[in-house]
Amino acid sequence: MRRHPVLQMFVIGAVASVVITALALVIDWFPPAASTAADDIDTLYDVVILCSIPIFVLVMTIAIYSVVKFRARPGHEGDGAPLHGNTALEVLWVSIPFVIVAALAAYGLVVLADIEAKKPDAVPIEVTAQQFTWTFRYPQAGGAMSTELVLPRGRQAELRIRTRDVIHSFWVPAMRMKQDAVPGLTTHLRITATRPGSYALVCAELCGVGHTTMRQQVRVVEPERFQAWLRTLRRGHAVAARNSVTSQLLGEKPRSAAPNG
Ligand SMILES: [Cu+2]
Repeated sequence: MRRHPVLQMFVIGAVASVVITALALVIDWFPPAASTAADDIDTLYDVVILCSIPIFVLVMTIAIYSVVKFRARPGHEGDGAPLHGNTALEVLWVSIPFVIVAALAAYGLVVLADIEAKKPDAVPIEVTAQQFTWTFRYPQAGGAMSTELVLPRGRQAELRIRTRDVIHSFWVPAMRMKQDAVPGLTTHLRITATRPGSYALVCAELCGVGHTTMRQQVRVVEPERFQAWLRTLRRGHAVAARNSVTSQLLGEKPRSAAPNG
């Protein structure tokens, strides 16, 4: 094989590709999956890894091989060989990447359309981002607010995301879903949670000095418990509204607006 340096280069490249690709596929890059979109997105990542690592390794092998093999020897002052390109080779290295990238883009679009498909019984939730907290309003609980995002298992939640100040980004890694909150816009995200439990919700857009503290919990519960939670939220909201009206009638400040209360 020493006599055939190009063959040697391809063998090294092929072995390196197989080892690095296998390693990349074996490593668990993401937290345990908690939404219907997670499996599709994880498979998409695996396909991208399978396509990109062998190409990266091939390009690097040829580049390193060329640097070592064709470097100027000490004392060599002459010009290189008078090459004017190779049309067949150029057509090939433009068209193959084009086909690969176009196929990956089409695959990505199919997955995106699939995970963003709207379900008729989706639960609407209004998400508001502000420096440095998230609040959630549930129209189905009479517009009551919550600082915790509670989702029913197995039913789509339709999140309408807005911001009061700068750009934030709503991200639940376990659900693989991320969407920016942009001033002046309402963005949307549809999530169907699959596993009861508590998951981290983080802001994924540097939004100021408190950015790293902009973390809350998403709690996924069974549908019956979700309905019960909505009723409790609605009752609390009604009581708070009544208290505020009563105190206004009595000429008091609403409790929530008191300086230390
Ligand atoms: Cu933020």
